[in-house]
Amino acid sequence: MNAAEHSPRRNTVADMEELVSMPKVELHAHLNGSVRDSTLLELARVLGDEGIIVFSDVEHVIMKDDRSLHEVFKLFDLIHILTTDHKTVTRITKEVVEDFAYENVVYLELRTTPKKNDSKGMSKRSYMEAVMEGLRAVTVVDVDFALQTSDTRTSMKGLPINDTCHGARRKKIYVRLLLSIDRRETTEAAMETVKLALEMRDLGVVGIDLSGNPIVGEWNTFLPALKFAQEQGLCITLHCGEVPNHQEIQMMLDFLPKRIGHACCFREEDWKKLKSSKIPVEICLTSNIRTNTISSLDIHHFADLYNAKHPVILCTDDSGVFSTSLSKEYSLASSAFGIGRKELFQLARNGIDYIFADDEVKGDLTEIFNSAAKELD
Ligand code: 6MZ
Repeated sequence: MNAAEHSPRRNTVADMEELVSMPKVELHAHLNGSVRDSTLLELARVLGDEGIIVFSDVEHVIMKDDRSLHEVFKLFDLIHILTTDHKTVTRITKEVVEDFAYENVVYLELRTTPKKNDSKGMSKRSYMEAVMEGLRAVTVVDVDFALQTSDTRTSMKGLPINDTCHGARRKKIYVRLLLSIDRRETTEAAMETVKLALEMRDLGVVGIDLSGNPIVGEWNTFLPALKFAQEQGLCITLHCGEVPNHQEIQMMLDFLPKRIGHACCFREEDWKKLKSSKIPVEICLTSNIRTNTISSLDIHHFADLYNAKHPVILCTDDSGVFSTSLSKEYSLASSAFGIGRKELFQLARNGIDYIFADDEVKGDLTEIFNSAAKELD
C-alpha cells in the first residue's frame, strides 16, 4: 500500500544524507539494545580473556543478523552479562547518546531497565547513577538531560543545534529517561522501579516503560506499579501487542497509557479502540521485520495508521541488535510507503507532540524544527 496516496503533493524521496541531517525525535530506544557491535565485541573479548565466556561462541551470536523474537531475548541476556557493571553502563550510555546525536536526533527518550547485580555491588539506584554519569560524560555534543533552572536554561538557550561556540560547531541533544519494568519482574520489583523513577524526576526521568519478552508475565502483576506511576504523574508507555494476546491488548488500551510501542498483533476490535483513543504508536519497522512479528513491510500497520492520520512516530527499538539507525528507519518508510521528504520531515516534527518532556522543551524543539524547515524549502 502506498501510504502517501492521499498526500496532495508528492515530493521526491529524501536521500540518506538529507535524512541524516534532518532533525529527528527518537522515542523508543532501549539502552542495551542500542550498543555498538564493536563495543560488544570488545567487552566480550575481555570476558573471554578472563575465562568468563568463550569469545568465539559469543562473537557468532553478536554478529548474527536474523533473529526470531525468542532469540533476541536470549541475546539480551548475553548483552547484560557483558554490560552490567557501573563502568560499562556509563560507557554505553555515553556512546549511545553520541551515536544518536551524530545523526541529528535532537530529542532522545532513552529507556533502560534498572538492574540489581549483587556480584558487582549494583542496586537499581546505582545502575541509574551510572547511566547519569554516562550522560555527563558526553563531550562531543551538549546534552540537556536534567530539569533546568531558569538560569541554566537562559544560558543554554541559543545553543540548540550547530551553534558556533568559540569557533567550533556544537550540537545539542535533549535526553530524557524512561525506566523500564521487565516482564520477568515481580510486583514489588516493578514498584521499586517506579519509586526510583519518582526520586529521579529532577534528573530527567519522565516516565515508565513496560517491556521484556512478551510471552512472559501477566498484566495484573505490573498493574499496581503502573497505576501508582500514573497517579503520581509519570508518563507511561507500554509494549503492546508484540505477540497475539487479545485480552492483554484490551486491558492495556483501557489503562490509557500516554503511548504504546509496536501494536503488531491487533485485531479489528483493538484497532477500533486504539484509533478512538488517539494513543500515539511508536513504530519500529526494522525490529518488527527482523523478529518476524510482521512478515513484510507491505502489510505493516504503519501505512494504515499514517493514512488514518493516527499519531505515529518512527523509532529504532534496538539500533545495535537490529543494525539500524533512525535515519535508516525514515529511509525505509520512504521507500516502502512512498513518503516524500516534506512528509517525512512533518512526521518527525509531529513527534514533538508525543514526547514526555515539558512544554518548555516542546517549545525549544519547535524552534529547532522551524529553523530546519526554512532550509528544507
Ligand atoms: C520487548 C524489548 C525489546 O533495558 O537492558 N527490549 N522488550 N520487545 C522488544 N522488541 C524487540 N527490545 C528490547 O535494554 C534491553 C531490554 O529492553 C527490552 C528487554 O527487556 C531487554 O532486555 P535495557 O537497557
